[in-house]
Amino acid sequence: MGAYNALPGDINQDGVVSVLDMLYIVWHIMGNIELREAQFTIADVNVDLTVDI
Ligand SMILES: [Ca+2]
Repeated sequence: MGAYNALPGDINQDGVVSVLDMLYIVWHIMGNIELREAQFTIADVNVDLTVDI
């Protein structure tokens, strides 16, 4: 497998940053889902080690 060049914010890694990716962040904050480490890294767009909007 080649390395996936993740788009910042493209949490579900479908190649586009959309409202769906934002929903993943909201769900994460609400505790509905647990982001995997890779997803967390992508979601942490401003690299402050927290995932927020
Ligand atoms: Ca996406």
